[in-house]
Amino acid sequence: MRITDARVVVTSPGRNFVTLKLVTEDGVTGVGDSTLNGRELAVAAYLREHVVPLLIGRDAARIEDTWQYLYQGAYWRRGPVTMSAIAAVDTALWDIKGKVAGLPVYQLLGGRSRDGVTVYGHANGETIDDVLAEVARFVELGYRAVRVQSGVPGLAKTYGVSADRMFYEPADAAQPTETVWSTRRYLAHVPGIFARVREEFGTHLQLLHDVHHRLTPIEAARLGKSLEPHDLTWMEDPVPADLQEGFRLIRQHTTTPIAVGEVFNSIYDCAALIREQLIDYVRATVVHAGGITHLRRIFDLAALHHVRSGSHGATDLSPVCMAAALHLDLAIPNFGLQEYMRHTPETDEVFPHGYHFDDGYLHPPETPGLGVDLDEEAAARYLYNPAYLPVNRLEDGTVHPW
Ligand code: CS2
Ligand code: MG
Repeated sequence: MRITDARVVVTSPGRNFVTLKLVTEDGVTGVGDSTLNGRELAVAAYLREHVVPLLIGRDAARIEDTWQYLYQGAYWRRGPVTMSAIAAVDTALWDIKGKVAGLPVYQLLGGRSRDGVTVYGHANGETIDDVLAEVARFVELGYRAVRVQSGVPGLAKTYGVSADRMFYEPADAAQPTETVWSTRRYLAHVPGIFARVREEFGTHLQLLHDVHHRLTPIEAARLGKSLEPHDLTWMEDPVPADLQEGFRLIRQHTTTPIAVGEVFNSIYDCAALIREQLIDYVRATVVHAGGITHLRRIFDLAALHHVRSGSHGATDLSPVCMAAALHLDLAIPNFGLQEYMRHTPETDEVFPHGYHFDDGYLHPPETPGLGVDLDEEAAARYLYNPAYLPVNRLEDGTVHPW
């Protein structure tokens, strides 16, 4: 079953997405997400110029072989651009295989290991009252896990806190928005927020917090320690993960579990963290970590070392990525949590999908393949709109150095 067409579609239904659509000689189509927030056109060019010409005429059934061919063949291994491009091809081929087999992709991955995929939502607010009201909204909707982010007194804008509800959109301008950061103010404020949330909502609800790589290891250790009484499911990205020795230091000081990996694109980015059991959840996801084929390899390594999955699922991961992630989440033995941010109605229109939320769980559809598509006519109505993630400065004007 040869691939006869491969189309790279850039669209912006409220935010930018890059999607690959493959077509076989029998007319079966498959879709893959390759969106790289703020660097979308680099991946689109990589696909169009360097990958699509290699795909035409290839056997669509050979998923593993195609993965190896694109990975080894590039010579320049890894990196978010390369791995997002390979991910799109891989995801689209799994979609095609499912359609040809007449089975949802999770069945091809070994079938269900659970009844539904537990997701966490995002309660964010400027003040403690806003935050409590948002947590209440998610509890009301049936969520079992909620990430809590709040404004910090004295700081004008905090990453992950916005006027939007059920999601937030950090890539907000054609030139990066500049925000000001103070570790002192942040560390003084955050534990009190969690104390209040626990007081109001009790001990059963799972609570999470994202540090967005803002701290040094010793600062992160202090935060982890101060959050211990509030029993977090995880503290995310406490430090940037390029200097991984830092995680040993955090681990020596705190039992607050650690989640990391939304910027990882290869098993080699997390192999040491997993093998040394320095983390508890690995947040790599389908689009940035080489597709279903490679992410499953990461999760299998994690399973050997008591590390669970906790895949990234912000708005910049399209419904195509979300659908693919759900099939994998349902099948693997060591699933932990799945991040779930709702998309805008425009995005949902461009990517018709069958997964649904019910009582705190997401469920992939039972239709063959991934159960998600790209409506190319709708996509064509939304032109690319450059948008960048913000840049953070310290109070004295220094660009945040780590
Ligand atoms: C965040 C995201 O969802 C998360 O955990 O860290 O806001 C992330 O920064 C963006 O998805 C980056 O593209
Ligand atoms: Mg994060």
